[in-house]
Order: sequence, then structure tokens, then C-alpha cells
Amino acid sequence: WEAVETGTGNTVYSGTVDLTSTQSGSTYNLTDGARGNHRTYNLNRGTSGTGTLFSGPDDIWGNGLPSNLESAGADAAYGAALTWDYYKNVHGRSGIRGDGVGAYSRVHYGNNYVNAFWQDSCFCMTYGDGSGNANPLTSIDVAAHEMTHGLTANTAGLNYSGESGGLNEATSDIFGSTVEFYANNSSDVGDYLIGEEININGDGTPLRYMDKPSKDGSSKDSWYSGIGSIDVHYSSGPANHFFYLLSEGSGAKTINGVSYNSATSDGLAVTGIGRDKAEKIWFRALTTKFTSTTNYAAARTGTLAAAGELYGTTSAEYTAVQNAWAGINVGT
Ligand code: ASN
Ligand code: ZN
Ligand code: CA
Repeated sequence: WEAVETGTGNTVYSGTVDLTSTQSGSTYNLTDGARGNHRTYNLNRGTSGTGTLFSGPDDIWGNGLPSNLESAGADAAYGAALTWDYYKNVHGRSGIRGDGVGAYSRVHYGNNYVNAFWQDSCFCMTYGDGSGNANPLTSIDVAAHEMTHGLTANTAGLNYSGESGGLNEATSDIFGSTVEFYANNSSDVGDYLIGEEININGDGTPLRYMDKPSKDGSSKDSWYSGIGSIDVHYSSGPANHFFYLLSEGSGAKTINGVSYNSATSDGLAVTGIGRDKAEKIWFRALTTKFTSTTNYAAARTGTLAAAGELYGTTSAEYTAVQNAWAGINVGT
């Protein structure tokens, strides 16, 4: 018999947060009894299996420092819970498969591993501890990015290569960002940057920028014929840029203390419709229009169909979708 409890997570990136656990006798487990029993495991530098479920005599997880092995577990559990709540409360979807069943997270993967990943085969996500300047890969946006790979695999199934691969990656960045905004966490505020907490570059810069993807030195701002042959983490750039333009519009803007400046490929201004509407359009397109082979042109068609269903084909929202795609050189 297990009781659902509310414990305390002292995370590396998000301060002190509530975490749902389960209690079995005098032992607490980092199993989220309110979210499909999503579990969080400690691989303790291993690279296979599940390691051990985080558990102990108290319902306090971590101390906020990466040196405490529970801290990254607290971040991972928090990120998974937020992502679950976001899809349930914003999009009406219960769990990655929509069946109410939780996945699981594994932290402390390998030695000095500077990445995180989702695997369909285990229905689980895994985080490294980083090395050098990098910190554990367990920030909110990274957690939501990885979990969203599970959602994409179970809906559109976008192939992870070519233009569909870029759209797959962008979908993870888009919802990585929207979950971070949804969290409304004062330690890790919402932004249109990916991985800014991890310090992967050693100079405090993020991994990716949605307002101007080329700021990372590799991602593309706009679509071009042949973009399907570059790395999917770079061909994602135009779709991330599309989502930023659709949400916030072109030009300079400061949100939660972060400054953005987004230019269109055609030089025409785009007026944003707000993130709340943009995320609904992308989710509807992903789950009802996109397929495994959707490319940029088809993503335009799919998001326009979604916007038409949600807001009407004569709406300002529909026009904004057209303009945002034109702003990254897709359609006219
Ligand atoms: N963190 C990367 C991603 O989610 C891992 C990978 O490239 N598979 O895209
Ligand atoms: Zn990814
Ligand atoms: Ca972020």
C-alpha cells in the first residue's frame, strides 16, 4: 500500500519546489503518484538499466548542490512533473501517450556526459552530469525538450532526419520553452532560450536562441532548399524562429529581463499573437496534421489548417501564421 505525499525538492536550478512522492511504510520514493507514477532513478554513473529509484527515510530530495546526488534527481522529477502538468492543463493530454501512464527519468548517466536524451525503447529520459563548466543537464527546458521527443514519437512521429528531423527538434525546443514559461519559477524564468542554465559553452550563453537561431553560430534563421541535409539541431532553427515570430512578432522586445531581436527574411514586420495561441496552434498541428514525413512546406499547411480550425481562416491569428512562415522564407 502506498500513500501519495507532497515532499520538498531542493533543486540545482529551480530553487525549493514541491515534489509529489509516494510513501511505503517508513520509506519515501521519488515516484510521482499524482502523475502516472513517473519515477526518477539514480544511475550513479552507470549507463544501462535503471540504477536505483531515489528513496529514503525523509521526503526531502537534494540540497540544491550538484554534489548531493539527490539534487539532480529533484530537478529531473520537477521538470517531468511540470511537463506532465503543462500537457494536461494547457493541451488536455494526459501523459506522453495520452493514456495517463508516466514515463521515468534517469540521472547521473555515465562520467562527464554532456547531454540528455529520450528513448522510445524504454519510454524514458536520461541526463548526464556535464563536465568542466557544464552542470547537470536537468534544467526545466531540457527536461521538457526530452520528454517532448516522446510526445512527438507518439503523435506525428516526425522522422529524425531531413526537414522532418529539424521540425522534430524544433517541437522539443518550442515546448521546452513553453513549459519553462508555464512553470513561472522565479529561479529559472521563462525565456526563448534553450539550455541557458547549463552553461554548456562555459561563458553563460545558451545552447539555442529562438528569436535569432544563428546566434549559436550554426543554426539557420530561415528555410532554404537543402536545409534538410544539415544536423537536425540546426535545421530546427527556422521553425524555432517561426514560433518566436508568431508568438512575439518581429523587432526588439524584453521579456522576463531577457532581450530579443527578431528579424524576418523578407524584411516585412510580423505582429505576434501571443504564446498562448501560438502553442495551441503548434500542438494541434503536431497531433492532428503532421506525419512522419512532414517538411517545412507541409508544416506551413498543417499549422494554417490548425489555426483555421481554432480561430477561423479570416482571423488575425491565421494571417499571423502566414506572415510568420513568410518571415522565415516558407510560402509567400
Ligand atoms: N539532447 C539531444 C536531443 O534531445 C540528444 C540527441 O541529439 N539525441 O536532441
Ligand atoms: Zn532533441
Ligand atoms: Ca530556457
